[in-house]
Amino acid sequence: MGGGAVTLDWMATANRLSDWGAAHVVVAGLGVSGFAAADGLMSLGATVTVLDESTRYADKATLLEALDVTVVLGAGATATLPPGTDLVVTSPGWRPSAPLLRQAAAAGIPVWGETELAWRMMQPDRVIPWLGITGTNGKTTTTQMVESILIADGRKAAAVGNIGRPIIEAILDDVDYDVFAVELSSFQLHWMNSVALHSAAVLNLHPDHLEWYEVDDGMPLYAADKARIYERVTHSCVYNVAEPVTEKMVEDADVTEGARAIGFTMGIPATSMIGIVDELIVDRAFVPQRRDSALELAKVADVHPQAPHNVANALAAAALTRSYGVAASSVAAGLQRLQLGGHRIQQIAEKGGIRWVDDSKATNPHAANSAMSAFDSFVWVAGGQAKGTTFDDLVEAHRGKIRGAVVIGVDRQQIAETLARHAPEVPVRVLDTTDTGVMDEVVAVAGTMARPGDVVLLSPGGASLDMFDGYADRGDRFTEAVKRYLARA
Ligand code: UMA
Repeated sequence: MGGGAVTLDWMATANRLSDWGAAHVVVAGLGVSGFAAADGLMSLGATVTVLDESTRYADKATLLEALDVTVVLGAGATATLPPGTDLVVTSPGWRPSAPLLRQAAAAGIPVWGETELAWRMMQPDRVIPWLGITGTNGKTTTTQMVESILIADGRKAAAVGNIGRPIIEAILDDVDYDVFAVELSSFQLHWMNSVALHSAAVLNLHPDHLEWYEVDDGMPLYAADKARIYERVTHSCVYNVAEPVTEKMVEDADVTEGARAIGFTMGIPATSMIGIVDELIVDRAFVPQRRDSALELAKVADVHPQAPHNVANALAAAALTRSYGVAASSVAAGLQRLQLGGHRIQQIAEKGGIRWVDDSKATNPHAANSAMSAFDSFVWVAGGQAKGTTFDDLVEAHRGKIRGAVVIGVDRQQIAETLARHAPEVPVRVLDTTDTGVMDEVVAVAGTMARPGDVVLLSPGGASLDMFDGYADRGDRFTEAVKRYLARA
């Protein structure tokens, strides 16, 4: 069964060289990925319809309409799959239960993500290898490390995917890339079915995005989507020795023959691992004499910022890039040069012995745990969208260090109740303001709670889209409010 003019067999193997002229493709969503997907499909010669429930991207719609794309925006636009649809390319934020995707599934019409389409658009005559990174936390940083090491090695490389730049956009630009560092979210992995990465890493696995699956316990489904990154890998499946669940994913994966399992460890590496000896990052995986020797790649001190979870990210980045064939010295050079984006345990001000830290990038409890582990006493600014996760372990682990808590956002009551349950001695202020101006209130309340020696830590543990334009916007507004507050104080 299929929807329109082309057969399912045709679609199963369709690529850049196929004749897309007869195919009618519906793109679900006109955000960052949807726009890139529509652009890519037009370059292939397909007939394209883009549907989005919101009208906020009317400008992008105008651009696409000039290319002969049909765009339907607004309430009800995504209720019904247009007749004659051969393929749906969905945006990652769409849940599988969305009516459009359910209708496609019921009619046997294939659904791909933008990442799957990007992969097909490279086959078979312009294959740029992908070094892929997933995991609950550290993906973006590790992707940036991989890109930096590749560039230090003289490769034309780009960081793409969930990091913010769709892969298709990079494929369509004029640069003739050698290799991509690809950040992949569970949402993107869910809709991939033929992608064969050169090498892939699952950094860690903790609860996040569980609401996407709309079942009582979304964790097994989330883990299964993460594990998809290893399917068909051609060279190295990189796993975290400290998290056996990632090694199990490699064991269970259907990889291309000859692909290897490579571990990364904060300890001394066994054969086929990257690890640490005497404050040095060393390679016992990609050296011919790995049974009895190891090669120095970098100093642990080359990793910035110097937090344990970040050293683990660097080990994974080293494994992926060494698998691709970079010189040992490029690992150190790439790690030294890397300038990370903000909002990750970033000190933004210090006054009167109180430090103010923006860790807005912590959009789940596991990420907030990394920041909290770095400080002895802090006022916690928490909140946002919990996405089906819980805060019990986090509060339990740090209760002795929390001076007070200021809680905002849609899931504020859940966090406040967790604090009341596990740390009843901690003063908590729940702010019901839901517009972006709330940060001035947050900062004023946190300022009265903090004592000299404390950190005021924005490490929300929840996503930002309930109130802000993203974690960067949330961090920027916090920073601006801190500056206003300290100027007055
Ligand atoms: N929409 C509908 N109906 C729905 C759902 C959404 O019409 O049922 C529309 C929305 O109105 C909107 C569009 O679909 O216009 C949004 O699509 P999207 O949410 O998938 O977002 P994009 O703009 O395409 O951005 C996506 C990623 N977003 C998500 O996964 C939620 C971006 O990751 C990514 O950078 C980008 O593609 C490029 O690959 C963001 C993210 O938050 C940063 N990722 C999560 C994370 O890192 O934790 C996974």
